[in-house]
Amino acid sequence: MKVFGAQYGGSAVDLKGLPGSGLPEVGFAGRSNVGKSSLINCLVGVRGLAHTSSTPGRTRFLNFYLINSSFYFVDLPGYGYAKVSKQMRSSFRGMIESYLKSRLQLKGLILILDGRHQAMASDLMLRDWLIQEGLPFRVVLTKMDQVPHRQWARVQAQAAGLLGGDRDRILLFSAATGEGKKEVWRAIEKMLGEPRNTRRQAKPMIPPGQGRARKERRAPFGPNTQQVEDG
Ligand SMILES: Nc1nc2c(ncn2[C@@H]2O[C@H](COP(=O)(O)OP(=O)(O)OP(=O)(O)O)[C@@H](O)[C@H]2O)c(=O)[nH]1
Ligand SMILES: [Mg+2]
Repeated sequence: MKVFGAQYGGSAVDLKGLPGSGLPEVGFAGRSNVGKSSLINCLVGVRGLAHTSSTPGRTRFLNFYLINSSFYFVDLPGYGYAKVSKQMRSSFRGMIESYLKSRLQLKGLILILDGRHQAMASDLMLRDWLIQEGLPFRVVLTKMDQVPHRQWARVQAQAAGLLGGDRDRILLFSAATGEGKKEVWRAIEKMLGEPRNTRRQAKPMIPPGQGRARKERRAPFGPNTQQVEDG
């Protein structure tokens, strides 16, 4: 996609603060510090549009970026970060859950994982929940510049094995080199092109319950997801 305009479109701490324009949205979710904001900046080609930081937990609100005056990218707070207070973690969770559940113009989600590490319980839980809700999503493994090229196929296959589904549907990306950018855009364009009312009936990319995550989940982040994964 040719990006001719990208601008900050506001932040929301709860559902009341969401933009009221009705334009389609694509969400970016993943554990803290995986590179969600960097992915957004690289896709739109604007350095510093979404705030990035080597300190995990940088993105604390739902941040909206208006692209080409026609749709929003939504940078979601990272999950699985142990060093913020329990209260703050649960408020992040509540905010993400209610947004994902209720936002009709949300066309789909880019689920981002650090390509150097395996998917964790929180990632698998979110994936299970997305399948259950019928919300389209694609998996992007980022920071792939840190993984030697000869290992890419293995990393991709491993992620597909853990997350379930076809290996070709796991996209490999690096914000540092821009590799994989075209493929991620293609996936986003497809999401944006899908008719809005088919979302809840959408065919899941992966049958529910594959991989290691538990099956019956009503929310992406259950009580057990007060992560100790980070520290
Ligand atoms: N080498 C490399 N570093 C990256 C890449 N993407 C992000 N980073 C670095 O990883 C750190 C976190 O990046 P962010 O984009 O802020 O991550 P985030 O997921 O938005 O983080 P939170 O908002 O805190 O959840 C920063 O130091 C980035 O420079 C990448 O593709 N390659
Ligand atoms: Mg961020």
